[in-house]
Amino acid sequence: MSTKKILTLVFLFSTDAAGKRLVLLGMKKRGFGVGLWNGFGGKVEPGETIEQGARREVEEESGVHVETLHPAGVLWFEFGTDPMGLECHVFTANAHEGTVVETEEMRPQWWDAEALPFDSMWPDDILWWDHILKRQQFAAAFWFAADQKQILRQAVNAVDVLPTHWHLALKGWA
Ligand code: 6U4
Repeated sequence: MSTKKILTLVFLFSTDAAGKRLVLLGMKKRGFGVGLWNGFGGKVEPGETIEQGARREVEEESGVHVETLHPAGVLWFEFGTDPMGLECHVFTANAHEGTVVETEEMRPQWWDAEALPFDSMWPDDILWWDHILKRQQFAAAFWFAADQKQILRQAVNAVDVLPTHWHLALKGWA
C-alpha cells in the first residue's frame, strides 16, 4: 500500500419526542457508494483540517452546519488490488444549525439509531455501529474484494486513544 486518501464520515444525532435517539443518513445519489444509506462526508481537501473537511461535507451534502464534532473512530479500507487505501475519520455530532435538505448528492432521512438499514449500507457499518451507540472509540480495517461488496478480511478494535497514521499502525496490529 503506497498511497492513501483521507475521508470523513459524520453521523448527526437527534432525539424524537419520545426520547429515542435518531441518526441522519443520506441515500447516496451518485458516485462512490451510490444506492447506499451513508453518513455524510467525503475527501478532505488540501489546506483543510480533517474536521474542517467534515463540516464542509456535512453542509454540502445535507445543508446543515455542525459546530462540535466528536471523534468516534478511524476506518481503513482497501479494495482489491487498488494501491490507494482510504483512511476514513468518523465523527458524531449531537447538534446542528439549519434545516436538513435534499442535495444533488444525498437524500437525507432520520432513522432510529438502533434500527439502521444495514442491508442497504456499506457492509462494514454493521460491524462497528455498536461502538458508536456505546460511545466507545474504535479503530477498524476492512479489506474488500474489487467488487466493493465482499469483505475478505477485517479487524475491529475498541481503543482508548484514536491512532494517527492508522495504516502504518496496522502493520503491527491486524
Ligand atoms: P466527490 O463526489 O468527488 O465530491 P466526495 O463527496 O469528496 O466525492 P466520496 O463521494 O468519494 O467523497 O465519498 C466518500 C464517502 O464514502 C465518505 O463519507 C466515506 C464513505 N465511505 C467510503 N467507503 C466506505 C465504507 N466502506 N463504509 C462506510 N463509508 C464509506 O461506512
